[in-house]
This record gives sequence, structure tokens and C-alpha cells, in this order.
Amino acid sequence: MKIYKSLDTLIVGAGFAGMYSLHKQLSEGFKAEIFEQGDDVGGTWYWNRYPGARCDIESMDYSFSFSEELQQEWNWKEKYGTQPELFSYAKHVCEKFNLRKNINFNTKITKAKFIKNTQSWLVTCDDNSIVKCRYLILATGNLSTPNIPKINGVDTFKGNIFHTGAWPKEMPDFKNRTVGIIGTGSSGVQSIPIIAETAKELLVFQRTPNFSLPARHSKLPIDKRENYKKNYLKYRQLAKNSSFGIAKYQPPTQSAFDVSENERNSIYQKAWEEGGQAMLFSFTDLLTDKKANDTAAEFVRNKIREIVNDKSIAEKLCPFDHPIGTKRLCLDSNYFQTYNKNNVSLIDISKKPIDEINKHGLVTNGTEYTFDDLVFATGFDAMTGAVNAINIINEDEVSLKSKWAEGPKTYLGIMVSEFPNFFMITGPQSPGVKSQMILSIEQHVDFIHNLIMHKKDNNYSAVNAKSKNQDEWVKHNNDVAHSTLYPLAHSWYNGDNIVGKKRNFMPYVGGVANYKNICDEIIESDYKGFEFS
Ligand code: NA7
Repeated sequence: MKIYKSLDTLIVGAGFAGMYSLHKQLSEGFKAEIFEQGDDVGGTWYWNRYPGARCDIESMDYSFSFSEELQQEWNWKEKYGTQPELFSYAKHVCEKFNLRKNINFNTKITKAKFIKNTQSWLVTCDDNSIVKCRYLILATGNLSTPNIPKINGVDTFKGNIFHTGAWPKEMPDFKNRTVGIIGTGSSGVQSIPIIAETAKELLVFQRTPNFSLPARHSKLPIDKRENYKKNYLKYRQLAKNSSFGIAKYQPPTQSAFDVSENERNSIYQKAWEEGGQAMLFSFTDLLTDKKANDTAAEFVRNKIREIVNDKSIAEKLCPFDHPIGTKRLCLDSNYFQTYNKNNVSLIDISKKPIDEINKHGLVTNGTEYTFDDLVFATGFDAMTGAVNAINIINEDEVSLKSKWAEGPKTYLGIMVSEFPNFFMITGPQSPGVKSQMILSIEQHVDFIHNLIMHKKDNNYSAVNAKSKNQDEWVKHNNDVAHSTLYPLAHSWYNGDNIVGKKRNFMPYVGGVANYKNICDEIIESDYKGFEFS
């Protein structure tokens, strides 16, 4: 076996998590490189180029805070970053910190095996070359393995097939074409209004309606941006001390039932007008008490009924299957209004699934729908998909995938017991996807970096998570989740969106502030739960 390269640290993925990890490792003098399957940096914002793709967190928050120079020099143009703006930002970060020379593009990692006697990993690339490294860091993202449902006949379709999460670089032109789209999650909700602007006809196949709130996108006024920058320290601190890592969403103080119905509705109305996720932060009990949640859910359903002209279409767009906020809450620009257009049809497939896709379109409930192009906005094998796609094997020849057959188990969402020197950034049971992702990435990368430095400074050869502490963390994660309404929804948070995936609630919903306190206590207690050898 020929080892093509030896590194201290091999990082998989050149999104924000991978780039910040690389920067930290290089700044400490480690020999570190990223391996990335795409041909550029950006991760999520490299792949999700679909029409209307935008972050659902405001740019002034959704950005790196580790470099004061970076956060002062970058000028966000829009309130919510578009895919092109976020992709440019990712490239800017890459150039500013001189990372590109340490990134291997167009290279997929297929296997990683821990070798006991050298206490290192042998990592296999898709061209079969092997890289040796002491530390293996997965920065592979949570929503990076597109889910194309297995529908009979999909290969026979004669038109173009797209997935929102693997969109081509050249934007397809839907002018004069009939487009079918499957999926009404965030990606569908963002792309449907834009595709409807150019397509001759748009057929939306909806299995489950989703709650969506108006984003109220706008250009970012320069004075607002500059004022935010002047106070960045304060805002970043507020974000760290919050539950979702967003400065303006501080914990509410009153229950939905502490106020009269009129007052409650005017609070919801104000949040609706403000846009974004403000409504979810109106009351303390919206995500813990179904009755409280119902008040917000019904408010939004009534908005849908007001916006959509056709009463039966409006009713089909009203979600009843899950409490509001227990699936990722969509933010939209004229999503519901789009169903008032003559060229847009909603096809409800909730009771009768798609039977088959054929040459010209698809068949559901005995009716054939024909179209020129088919868009899958069908989401991702979230949180575990990208990890399980790599055959990760420990010294006992046990694969991580087999360990996770009944669901992922991690310590802090960062390490897995019996897989030494192996780290994940925002893995399952981390607050990652339930937070401002870049804030969590920074916190995790710093934590991992400190762990590695502790190991290095003390001349240890390996660090491992103790299985007892891992079990406790998994239990804590579940206990917190089950004290909320989150598990009531069928969502990618608990793997329900993937056929055959074991149901487990994966994100940590205890909040980023609590999570950070726990991590800080672990550091203070000499890395409780980690063993060094
Ligand atoms: P989501 O939120 O997982 O949405 C996927 C959508 O695709 C959802 O409406 C699904 O319906 C639908 N879907 C999936 N499989 C099928 C089949 N077989 N038939 C019909 N409809 C199907 O993915 P997104 O990409 O929109 O968003 C992912 C995250 O990215 C989002 O949460 C943000 O954090 C950003 P279902 O609800 O399962 O009935």
C-alpha cells in the first residue's frame, strides 16, 4: 500500500466548517489539508444554486465572527444572503486566509481506517490514493446528501431532472416550459415563486404542507449595516448567550396564555409584519405546549386563507400534521401568493403517493401529469447521510455505520466513542442545525482545536470519547427533545424523511448557550468524558 501523503490533520469538506478548521490548524503550525468533492469552496452554498436559494438567517448574523478584520471589511448587500452572495463570501474567506493551496478539490473521501500501532488514520480517496493523518475531521455538513426518492420509472423520464441540493452551475431556462416540482420544504418554498415567474406552467406536487412566514427580504441599508458592525461585539455576545445563536431572538418571558387572545394575536401580527422567525420567539411555551402552539399555528393558517384566493387550495396549503416550528420553519417571499397565479397548480399527493414517473411526467391517483422538466426539492439524508457515506472503520474493524445502525450516538455531537482522533463539526446531537450554523461551527472548531492542543501539549497519542459519557449525552439529548414538541413532527430532524432510516431525534435543542456552558465546564474539569492515551 502506497501512502501518497502524510498529514497531521485531514479535513473533509470545504464549507464554512472545513475552512475555519483548516485556518485554525494551519495557524498552529499543523500540516493540514482539506479534501473536497466539489471544485470550489462553499459547501451548502456551492451545491444549493437553485432559483431563489437564500439563507434563512440574516447575513449580519450568519457570518464568521472569529476575525474582526473579516467582519468589518465584508459588506453584506442583502438582509438575507443569496446563494451567490454567500458563495462569494466563502471564496473571500478562502482567499483572505490563504487556504486554497491546502485544499484538494474534486476529491471524494470513500474510506477511513484507524491503525492502532501508529495511532493514525489511513484515509482513501476516490482515486484510491491513501493519505495518512493523525486527526480526521469531518466537516461534511448536515444537509449535503441529496435525497432522491425511489420512485418507479424515474430513469425513464425524457426531460431534465434537477435536485435543489445539486443544482447545475448554469441556471436552466424554464421559459416556455412546463415544470413539475416535488417537495414543499424550505427549498421548494424558496424556488417555487421564482420558477413560476418564468415557467409556462408549474405543477407543484405536495405531500405535506409546511408553515412558512414572510422573510421580508430587502436590501440591507448601509447605515443599518454599519451600525451593526460598530456594535458587533455586543451582538455576537448576545447571540452566544441565546438559544438559537441569533442576537435579536432573546428568550421570551411570558406564556401565550399570560395575555388575552387579542393581545396574543397582535403580538403575532407584529412578528408577521417584522418577518423572519420572530413569531416563534413570542412566548415561552410555543415549542413545549401544544395548546400554546396551536394559537400560533392557527394564526398562520388564517394568513394562508387570507392570501390564497381559491379556498380549497388555501386549505390544502394549511399544515395540520405538525406543531408550528417543529419542522424547520420556512421563510418565503410570496410563496402562498404564487398559488394565485394562473400558471401554477397545486397537486395534493398526501393521500395517494406518486405511483410512477414515466417518459413524459408522473402518475398519481390514476392521473398522468406531463411536464418538460422535473425538480426534486426532496431534501437530504440529513445529519448522518454524509458521515455514513464514508466507510469509517475503527481498530476493531467495526464500522461507524454499523455502530449507528439504530441511530447515531455521539459525545457532544463532536466525537464517537471507540473512534479515536476522529471529530465531527456539528455532528448529530450537536446544536448545529438548530442554531445559527456559523456560530456553532466556530464554537465546535475551537473546542476540537483545544482538545487537540491539550492532547499535543501533554504528549498523548490519541483522544477518545468515553462510552459512559457518550451514553449520558445521548440520553440528555433525548430528554431535552422529549420535553418539547419537536418529536411530534415527521421531519429530517428525526430521520423520518428517509425510507428505512431509524427514527431518532438528532439535533440538540437545549440551546447554544447551554451547550457552550456544558463544553466550558468539560474543559475546566480537564476534559471530562474524554480519555487520552
Ligand atoms: P425538506 O425540508 O426535507 O423538504 C423536502 C420536501 O420533499 C418535503 O415537502 C417532503 O414531503 C417532500 N418529499 C420527500 N420525499 C417525497 C416523496 N417521495 N414524495 C413526495 N414528496 C416528497 O428539504 P428542503 O431541501 O426543502 O430543506 C432542507 C433544509 O434546508 C431546510 O430545513 C433548511 O434548513 C434548509 P414530506 O414533508 O416529507 O411529506
